[in-house]
Amino acid sequence: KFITSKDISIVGAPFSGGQPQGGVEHGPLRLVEFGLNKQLEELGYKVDYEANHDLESLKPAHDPVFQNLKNPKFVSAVTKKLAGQIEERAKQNKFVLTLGGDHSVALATVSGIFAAYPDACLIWVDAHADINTPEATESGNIHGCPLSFLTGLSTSHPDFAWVKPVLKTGRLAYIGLRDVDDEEKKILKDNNIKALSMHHVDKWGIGKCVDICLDHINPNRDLPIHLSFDVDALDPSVAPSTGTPVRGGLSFREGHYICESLAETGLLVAVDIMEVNPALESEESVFSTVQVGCSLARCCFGESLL
Ligand code: 5AB
Ligand code: MN
Ligand code: MN
Ligand code: MN
Repeated sequence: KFITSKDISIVGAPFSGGQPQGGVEHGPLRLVEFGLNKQLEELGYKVDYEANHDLESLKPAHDPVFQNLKNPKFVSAVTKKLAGQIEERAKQNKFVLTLGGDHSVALATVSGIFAAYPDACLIWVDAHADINTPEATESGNIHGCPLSFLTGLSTSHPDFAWVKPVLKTGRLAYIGLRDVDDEEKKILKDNNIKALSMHHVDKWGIGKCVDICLDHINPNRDLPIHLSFDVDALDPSVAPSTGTPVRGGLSFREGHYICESLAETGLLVAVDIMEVNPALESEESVFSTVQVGCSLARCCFGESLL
């Protein structure tokens, strides 16, 4: 066990600069308004919450596209600030639960958590691989790129020179992939990254998929685990309010199974719940997406373990 306290630090990341659709910056507040903090307290945790309401003040007056990336200075400033907060909380022996916000915020969560736990491994649950390089990205949206910086596959962009290559490709595993760009497929292959798509989930079942990932990145089950969960990994019928939905995703149970089995290891040190966008789709869709975001988080902290 790496964390001996029952303390959870929730870090709000109300940020949308890594992609073009407004609304995802309201994700954290909606999750908190739904009662997430209190729900975790009811599980026996002591919860503190940093809302980070002032991130907009870091927006530069001039932030042109550079090396294909959109809003590079804004994304860099926000994620650098959040990385410091997350590192500090992790070093205080607290679980860190980060609420997005778009997935560019993983630049902050992974940088912060791996500064505190250099031997950690990362499970990335997503429909997308988020490992585009600045050269390869077709959209220019940085939420599709964080892992290329964190693994050191991208080193040339000056705004992200602060991002250290803390994540070895052998310590990264994916579950839920189904919309991966051609360049990303090449990166996954060339670097021998454990990448399980929905095809593998269908073939082997979710239980075996989680085991395969852990056997690869955490073979002795003795390393800290960071889970980054993009709600678009879930099927759009389960989590409709997200910016880049893709059909054929994880079921409600498959998503929760991942969280439960990681909770069961006792090795989880950090969880990200990302890409909840309450501005998209109907009020009913928003409700189910926020509700599932909260229940995934609770399962990471042991709610459904007997
Ligand atoms: B998300 C795409 N690969 O680079 C790109 O939602 C999608 O954080 C990225 O997983 C999706 O724009 C980023 C086409
Ligand atoms: Mn993502
Ligand atoms: Mn995604
Ligand atoms: Mn998305």
